[in-house]
Amino acid sequence: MASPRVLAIVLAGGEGKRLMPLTADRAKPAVPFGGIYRLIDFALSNLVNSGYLKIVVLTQYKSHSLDKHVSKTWRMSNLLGNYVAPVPAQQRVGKHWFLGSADAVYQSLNLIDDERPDIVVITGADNIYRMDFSQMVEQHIDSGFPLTVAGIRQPLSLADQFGVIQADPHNPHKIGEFLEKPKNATGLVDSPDEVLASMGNYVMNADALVEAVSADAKNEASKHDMGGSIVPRFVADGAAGLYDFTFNDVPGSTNRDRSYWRDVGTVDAFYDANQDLISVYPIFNLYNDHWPLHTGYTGLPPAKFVYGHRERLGHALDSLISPGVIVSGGEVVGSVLSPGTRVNSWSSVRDSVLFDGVDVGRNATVSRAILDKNVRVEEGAQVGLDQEKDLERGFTVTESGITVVPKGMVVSR
Ligand code: ADQ
Repeated sequence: MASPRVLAIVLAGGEGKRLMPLTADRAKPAVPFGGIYRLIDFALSNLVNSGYLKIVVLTQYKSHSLDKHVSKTWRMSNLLGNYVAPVPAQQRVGKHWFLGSADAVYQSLNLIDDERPDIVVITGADNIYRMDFSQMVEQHIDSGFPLTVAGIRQPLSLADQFGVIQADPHNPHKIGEFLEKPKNATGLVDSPDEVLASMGNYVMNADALVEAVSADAKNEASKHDMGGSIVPRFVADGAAGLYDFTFNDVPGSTNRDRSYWRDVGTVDAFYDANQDLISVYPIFNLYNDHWPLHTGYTGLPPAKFVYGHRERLGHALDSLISPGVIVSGGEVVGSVLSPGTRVNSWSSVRDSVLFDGVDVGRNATVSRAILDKNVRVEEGAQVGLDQEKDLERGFTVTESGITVVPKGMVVSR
């Protein structure tokens, strides 16, 4: 195949229950990340940087802010036949929403008919990583398998969250066994504390994809899920290729951040991935402009640091500060601040993630917390220091002790 026609499908309809309360009002792919991004920006940037410019984004659950973000930020000139198009569940085949990710593809087969691609690249919308998909497509074509799944090593303790892959003992580019979210996985022979996890990224020959999701739609016992239903079918037929993500080489990456991939399925994983961005030598480097991460630009003014009072100069250290932020006489350490947040005099924000429009009043303290959009911390109030009090106030406290304050709430003294 000289230059295959590639259509990319981004699965963006998942509910994200384990990210509650951050997904109470928005789809998981629309959750803000790293100050100025939404989770979906990473998958879309990877596809665009890989040269794949025909992209459909399948949405359904609480998709308003996701649709708005995709249409506003990712609009391309259709002049050259390129597009990033959000496609809501359309109930074309029945009066139900998408049952699972394979059903979402099945209900959208008209898009494949329209585009007539040779190859379809399918990705999730809620992982943080850099990846050149063209390298995976190249291996896919060379291997001759109709389906290729991308894999990465992950801790054994997380095996029940992933599709777990065993490579074929005679062919490292072929999947020997695949189990979706197994309860009792065993580790790898060369590394007993790790498994090889599916990244939820698939490259498929278009005809094989159409055939597989159509057959799956007729199977009432199926969960209609890419990982749970489609991949195992190809593996059983000895027809599933394996792409080892550690060989993916993105321009400008360093030894430190090469092969970085995080599934931010839980609030703790989401918090940790935000923290990964801010260390002095970050393990995920936002500043690699050879593989830019695109997002919407707000037109907000630059971040501003105001001297404040002699005892407490307005400052931020080891932090990401977005446009439109004003830190006035408060201190910010180890934190990620989204556009338009305010940190007022004598207040302290530590090891926290603040979404758009958060206001931290004078003398307030925020520690190890995620404050959703437009949260207001009143003068002198504290959050993240006393977990019992936080729970009493209706906030969420995660397993590792991060307090999450839902959108628009007021944190009072
Ligand atoms: P999960 O992420 O748990 O595991 P799933 O909930 O199907 O699987 O989500 C995969 C992607 O599809 C997400 O981006 C989600 O938003 C989207 N999605 C889910 N249901 C959808 C629907 N009905 N319509 C549109 N989009 C939908 C998957 C694989 C595992 C793999 C992990 C890696 O099943 O094998 O290990 O991803 O994160």
